[in-house]
Amino acid sequence: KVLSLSPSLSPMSPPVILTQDELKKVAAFKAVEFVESGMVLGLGTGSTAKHAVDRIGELLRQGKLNNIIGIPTSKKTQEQAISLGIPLSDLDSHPTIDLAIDGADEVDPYLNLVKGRGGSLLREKMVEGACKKFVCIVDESKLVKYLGGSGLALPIEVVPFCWKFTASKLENLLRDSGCVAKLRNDGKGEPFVTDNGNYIVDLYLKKEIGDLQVAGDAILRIAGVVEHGMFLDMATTVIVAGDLGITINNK
Ligand code: ABF
Repeated sequence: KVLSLSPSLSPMSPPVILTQDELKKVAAFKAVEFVESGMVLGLGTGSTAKHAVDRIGELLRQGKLNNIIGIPTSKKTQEQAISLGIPLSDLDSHPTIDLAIDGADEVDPYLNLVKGRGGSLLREKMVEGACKKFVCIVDESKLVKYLGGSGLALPIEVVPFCWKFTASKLENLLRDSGCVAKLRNDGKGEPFVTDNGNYIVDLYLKKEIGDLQVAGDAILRIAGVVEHGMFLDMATTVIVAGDLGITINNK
């Protein structure tokens, strides 16, 4: 990857080669520039958000940030934040969050997101739905023309009880998009279990879903569905790190 971040680079300077993980880090560090002392912060999950949480921990340690309260979006992020000494709380005690920083699996041109391939979509949606500002951080590989357009999964969190029944309801609801539903496994032959004790059914779509809001509402009306991974009109800013530098896209 070639990233031209610094305007001070002369045309003769060698290009800066960044890996995908380094691009994620660039986006994460940029997002942390929005963090101010005294904020209640939603702490995202995934390999991109991990860089942001690390950076927040570093700034706290250096005394450059003070009085931060973190609200983690998964048990994994909770453990990371504790190891970094970031003070934590929850939505019960802090129902309004100043700023959340989190990654995504897909970003469409309207800043709608697919999330949940990391399995933490329910807590992410609860936390990010309670934010005044939600900064989403991605490398440019996450950009799609439409949600589902990467050909990868649209995750749905479901209760384990009769998950096949719920999966068939989902396939039937989205049949016009050629939907195929698969239970996510944990890589060891068992179902993947979320932090909330639920399963994930991954939907694979052959065609674009028409009205995302209508589809999302219909998915939530299926008994057995806990939450879906479409984050519609939730991101207030999306920071994209790519070959040509960083772009900051505001709603
Ligand atoms: C979380 O992590 C999720 O919502 C999304 O599924 C995933 C993105 O992962 P990564 O940052 O590792 O690409 O933000």
